[in-house]
Amino acid sequence: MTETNGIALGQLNTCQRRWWKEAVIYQIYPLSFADSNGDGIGDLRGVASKLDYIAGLGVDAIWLCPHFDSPNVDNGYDIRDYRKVLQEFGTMDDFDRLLSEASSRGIRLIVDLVLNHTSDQHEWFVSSRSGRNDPKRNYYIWRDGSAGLPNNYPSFFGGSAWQRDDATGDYYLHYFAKEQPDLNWDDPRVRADIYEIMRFWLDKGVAGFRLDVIPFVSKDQAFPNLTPKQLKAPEFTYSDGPQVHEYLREMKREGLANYDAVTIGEAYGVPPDRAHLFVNEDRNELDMLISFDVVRLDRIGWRKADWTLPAFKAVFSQLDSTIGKLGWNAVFLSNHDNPRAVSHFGDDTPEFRVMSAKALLTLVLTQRGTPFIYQGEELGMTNFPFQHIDDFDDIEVKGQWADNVLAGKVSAAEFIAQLRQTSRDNARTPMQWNDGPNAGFSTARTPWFSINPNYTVINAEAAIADEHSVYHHVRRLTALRRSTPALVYGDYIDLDPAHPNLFVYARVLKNEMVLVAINFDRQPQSLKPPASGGNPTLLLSNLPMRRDEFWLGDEKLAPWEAVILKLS
Ligand code: TEU
Ligand code: CA
Repeated sequence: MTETNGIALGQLNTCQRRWWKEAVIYQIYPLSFADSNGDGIGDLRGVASKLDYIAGLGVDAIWLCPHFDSPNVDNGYDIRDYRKVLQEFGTMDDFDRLLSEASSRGIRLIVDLVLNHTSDQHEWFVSSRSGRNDPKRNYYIWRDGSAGLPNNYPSFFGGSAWQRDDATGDYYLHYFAKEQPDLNWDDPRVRADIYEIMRFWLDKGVAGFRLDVIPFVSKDQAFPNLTPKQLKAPEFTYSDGPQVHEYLREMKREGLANYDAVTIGEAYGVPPDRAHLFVNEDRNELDMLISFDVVRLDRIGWRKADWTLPAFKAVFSQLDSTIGKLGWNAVFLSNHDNPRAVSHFGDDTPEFRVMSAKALLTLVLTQRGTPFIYQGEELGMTNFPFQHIDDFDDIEVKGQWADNVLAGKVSAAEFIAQLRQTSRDNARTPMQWNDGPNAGFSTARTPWFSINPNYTVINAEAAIADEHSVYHHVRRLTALRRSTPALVYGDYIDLDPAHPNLFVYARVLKNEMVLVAINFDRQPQSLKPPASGGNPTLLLSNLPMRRDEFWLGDEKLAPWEAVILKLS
């Protein structure tokens, strides 16, 4: 019998035990987390100063968004030097101290490697662009420019994915900003250099990597034009290139062997029916996948779209029956690339904000897969009331503005109304620590980004003081998950896929059965006893008061109520 993270379990027949399956991961966007030196920018000492707060949530690991040297065109997702800490975030000593202080609290540190592209200021690219015969020329993807654009690939951040470079007149490929040239993974020297970077951080003691847009690294270098249909969602063509699985197996062998490290691949663009190929435990590629199928359900590009609960549930079932059966899922509703969960899948009006934020986190912590909580989600932080294009920071918004508003396709008012709901910037406003100046994030006069005006009500200090807050619900959820093996390893069964307002499912491990029921509506809903029978015991509810007898009469869940029951 093995012991991991305090969970004691007997023999598991269906899947292997791993620390990262039993962990709850807290995602930090360091730019907006805590500013220790008053320059208006979050930093590593700021993160270190909040480790007790993070430990208090009962999480096991931190995923730190990129902390590497970068000109910050895409907030650190454009790395200039993989072995250096971003100056604004601090020094390598600060990083080492953060690592050891986290570790002394039993918290592992996972770092965010961006390996599909670098910054255009990375020394490899500076060298590569200098001339056709430069030894590093082939580190990036260059095509002759004499006949114009090599093909019709669009960049996610607006315009073409090809940029003509003056030094030679050739074009280089950039799926994201032109300052983020794509590496050429078909050159074995590039891959060898990458594996060395991985070992550098693993040798320091990091617990693993979140791997940015990893399915994009292999490309069909014939570069056929996209069809009009493919142009609507180019990520599905950019992902899953011909050698991607071969490269990931090589990465596992050369970069990760001998370390008990986790790899969390961001699976942007991987079609659901092929996602399992990346994480099937027999294939030795990645450990888990961050799939976008849930969080992009209510969006078409930058536009908000309607979603239904049955469609939402169907995505969870689909992920569980593919990735979940053969490998392992990452479960999340929020991150730095998406609006705030309570504002898009919950109800952020004052009446239902706390209940719905707790309900959504109940979902995240009880699905089969490793739960991810994004900074501020544990406070029920909401979207930001953007009014004007200048209120945004994100390079993606600026590119979409140019392609749509400046190009005369949509009005500024319509664009802002959509982006207020869909923009990544909603999740990037500073963490709300207290009701003091700048929400306690920074002592600077003007922090790098606006603070959500609701910080006087929504902040960590107030949440800690209120036992019915979202924060305390998260503490109860992490503790319950730790003491309930079925919530970690149990099979997942959706008990009522078609119900329009209730999400009801079971987690079953041998003879242990846990039932989760969540009301996604503003009206009370009847909850029927499960067909399997069994005596229910209430393990947790997000209602401040809830009697613990179930099904003595007609059972009703209150608006946005979420209950976890044990059936015996
Ligand atoms: O994001 C992957 C990605 O392509 C989308 O999530 C992105 O947010 C965009 O909305 C697509 O329209 C990763 C990082 O998480 C993101 O922050 C980076 O900007 C991006 O890669 C490039 O490195
Ligand atoms: Ca700072």
